[in-house]
Amino acid sequence: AATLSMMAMPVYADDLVTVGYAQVGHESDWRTANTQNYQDVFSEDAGYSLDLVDCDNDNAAQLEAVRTFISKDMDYIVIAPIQSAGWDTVLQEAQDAGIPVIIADREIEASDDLYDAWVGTNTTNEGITAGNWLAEYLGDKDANILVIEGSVGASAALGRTEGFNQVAGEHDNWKILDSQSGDFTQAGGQEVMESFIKSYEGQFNVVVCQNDNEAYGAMDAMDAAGITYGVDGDVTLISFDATHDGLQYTLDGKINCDVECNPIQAEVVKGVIEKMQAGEEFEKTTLVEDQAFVAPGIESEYATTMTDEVLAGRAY
Ligand code: GYE
Repeated sequence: AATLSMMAMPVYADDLVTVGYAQVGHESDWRTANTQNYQDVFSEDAGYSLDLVDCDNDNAAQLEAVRTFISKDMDYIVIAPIQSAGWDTVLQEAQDAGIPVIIADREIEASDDLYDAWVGTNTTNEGITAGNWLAEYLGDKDANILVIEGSVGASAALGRTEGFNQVAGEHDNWKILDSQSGDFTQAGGQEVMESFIKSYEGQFNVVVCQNDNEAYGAMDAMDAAGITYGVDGDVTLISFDATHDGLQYTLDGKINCDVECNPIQAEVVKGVIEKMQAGEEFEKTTLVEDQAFVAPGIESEYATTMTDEVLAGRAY
């Protein structure tokens, strides 16, 4: 009888596919949307048990999170790498343990046989788009540019810098006055902008923020100093991410151009995992597409002009 009743018992947790997600942290609205998206997609209803670790932008904590996933023998490990460097050893450990690894969102500097798949955005292209748009917008006007970069060593910062600099290098009358990290946070953006204003007040006409939260901080700093920006201001403001609030500022004409980076990636990652589960062939790399948005009154071959409808369609 004991055996029978055990056999009749429904199986719960054992059936779920376990996925460990070593998430960067909670530095930005983009990140919050990305975390929410994973929690929605990798639900128990969908057959998953998601162990999402917020690594608080701490590289050592992230390596530890991955090692914990290995020791728990998770079915799959997903990593959004804080830093692009330093992954070889732990990836080898995951491979030795036979656990498939998917790198998501950002890129790493490691041989591609150390991980199974990559899903993310092309941040170098995002930087090129920002540069191309600025060239189109300014025509032959001079550009004196200040850049608030993302977190040091993060591929999203490295790529956006590289792409933008590539275009800047083609313009003799563009000068990058300074470029400092605001760590992808609003507080960081504000702090860097305050120090830029002290050093360069009256000398700059373009500010590039490598994410929306930094742009919010930079706007606060410029407001406090009485510096005007956006379509009616003295400073052209470029941002990245195109989250809901970023696009609201773009619609309001405060941000001139917001280059999208799509945080909604969990469905694609789940698709890859499903193929792995089924033993089917899967894509080694999947690029999540981005576009760019500009304030009303600006027409661009590189970007969509903001309207109320575009904003209404943006959930994150
Ligand atoms: O742009 C930023 C976030 O890795 C693409 O990280 C992502 C970046 C995103 O914190 O807001």
